[in-house]
Parts: sequence; structure tokens; C-alpha cells
Amino acid sequence: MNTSYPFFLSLLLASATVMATEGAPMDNTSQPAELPSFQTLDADGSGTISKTEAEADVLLIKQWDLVDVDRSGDISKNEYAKLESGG
Ligand SMILES: [Ca+2]
Repeated sequence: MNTSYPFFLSLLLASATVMATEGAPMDNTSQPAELPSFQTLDADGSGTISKTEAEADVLLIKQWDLVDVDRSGDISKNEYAKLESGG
């Protein structure tokens, strides 16, 4: 039985580490993940974020239809501010 002990112990430690990582106290599921600033995404400085510019950020392009509220095809500063504040 002695020979199997170290293996068992390392297994125990490994699963404890996984649980510690997964059980982190911060729960971000309902919050928008970190977003770049409007200025960062508005690469050409036009004052709106085009769909091409939005492609620089996976999270933004995923939510494009939600963010582009008026379906103008661009994201205005106001629309982006709403996304940043969580809707
Ligand atoms: Ca732009």
C-alpha cells in the first residue's frame, strides 16, 4: 500500500488545486468581461466603432447585435458606454 500513497496524494493535491481555481470567489458571469476603451477600438478615430474595428475584440463582435441598438452598422460612443456599464 505504501507504493501507491504518493500517487494518491498527488491526485488529491491536483484535484484540490482545480477546485480552488474553479471556486474563486469572484463571479463574473453576469458582468461584461474586460473591454478595451472606446478609443482603442475606434482605430481610425471616426467617432464610431465599425464592424471591422469591432472584430479586434471577440467579446464585442459576439455581442454586436445587442450593442448596435439602432442597427446603424456602427457602434456609437453612447452604445458602447451602455455595453461598458452592463446594458
Ligand atoms: Ca471608427
